[in-house]
Amino acid sequence: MIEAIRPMQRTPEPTVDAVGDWCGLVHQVRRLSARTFLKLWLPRGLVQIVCAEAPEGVRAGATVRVRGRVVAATLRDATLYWRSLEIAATEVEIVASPAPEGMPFDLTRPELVATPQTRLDHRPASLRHPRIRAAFTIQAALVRAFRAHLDGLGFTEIRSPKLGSEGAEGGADVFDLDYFGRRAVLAQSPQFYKEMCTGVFGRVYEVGPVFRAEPHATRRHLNEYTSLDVELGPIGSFTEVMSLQVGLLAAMMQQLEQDCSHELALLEIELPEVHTIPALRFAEAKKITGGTGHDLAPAEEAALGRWAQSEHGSQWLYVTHYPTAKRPFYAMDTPGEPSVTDSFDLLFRGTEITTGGQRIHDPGELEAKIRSRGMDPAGFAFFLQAHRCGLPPHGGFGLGLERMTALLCGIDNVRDATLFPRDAHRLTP
Ligand code: AMO
Repeated sequence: MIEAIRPMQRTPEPTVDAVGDWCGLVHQVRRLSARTFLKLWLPRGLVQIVCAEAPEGVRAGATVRVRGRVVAATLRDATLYWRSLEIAATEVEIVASPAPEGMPFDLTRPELVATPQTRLDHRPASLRHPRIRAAFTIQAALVRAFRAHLDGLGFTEIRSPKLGSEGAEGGADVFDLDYFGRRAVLAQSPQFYKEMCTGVFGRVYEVGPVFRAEPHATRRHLNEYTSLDVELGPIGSFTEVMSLQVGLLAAMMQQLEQDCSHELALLEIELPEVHTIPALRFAEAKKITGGTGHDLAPAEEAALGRWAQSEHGSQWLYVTHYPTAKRPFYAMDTPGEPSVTDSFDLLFRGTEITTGGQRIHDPGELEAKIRSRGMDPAGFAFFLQAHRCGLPPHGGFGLGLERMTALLCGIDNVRDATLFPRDAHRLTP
């Protein structure tokens, strides 16, 4: 017989005056003459353990079981700990010990001192640095909020295939692979599938991996990232999609405030306000940056970020009506202005984190657009078929989770906001 045991019964959340057993991984051991202090990882963060005698051989990486009483405490390095608590232990027992070669670097310094390469080569260890771990607790809360907010609005979570026959976003950054003797690709985005599902559920979202064969090593590009995708219909205008996103971002910030006060304090993060977000047409944005071309270069995005801050006091900025030439074939042209699209990018702190817009829902129009791009409609037969069966006027967006995490947490390189990043040089760990 297997009975249901909540993990909390094994390792309860410590509260003042509670007496019991706690089991976790040792982060640091400090032996003083009369007492030993352990920093112990419990599910929500580090807790300080103080005991008169710790067993021989207790070291970082060991799993121990401690028995004792929880007391309120004033802690050195208070922000490191999940709460201002201490467990006064009467007993400490080693449950498991790590291999003697131990840690590749010192996790007890306030900042991890290691080259980016070493940090990523030894990811299971570096993730255990409190500041690095905190970014991923925040990332998890962002996803939780994304789901909860959209669930509350009647969205259905979908799961689209990552293997397919044609890239959704166009361009060259598609990973090809051999699929039983024929060509297949890894999904660049769930674009086709989320659009088709608006004809089934109306409102859908997906949290999933997407793959980009982007050869350039930049601070903002990964070859595999997590896309938070939203699609909904019927809509009257693409501005409804932006409005939905403003509410979603506000809910995500609220969730962080509620669930992650410890991590926010540790990383000294001030959450950005989200009430209303200023919007600017692409052509106007170009006047501000003084740049040319059909896209915004990273330096132009940064300039627009500064502009939004100084003109509107906003860390967010929508840029709308991107040139048709730069948007994928599924983007809808602005009525009466075929050179631009009913689409948008969202900049956060001067970097793009979202692309979205309204899509073509008319099958004839979509087929003509595919042909006008010199592509063969046969390659998109299933997508066109969905349109012929009837799709509501729809739109949506994709938000890069790692980019958003990096920008929120003040992390310079998106790889460091990825648990196990994939770039042109890295397939392990
Ligand atoms: P797009 O290709 O602009 O749009 O991607 C949307 C968002 O995903 C993130 N992103 C990346 N993050 C890390 N590494 C990369 N290589 C990378 N590429 C993109 C960014 C970007 O803003 N289907 C459309 C979305 C839509 O219209 O619904 C799409 O994928 O944060």
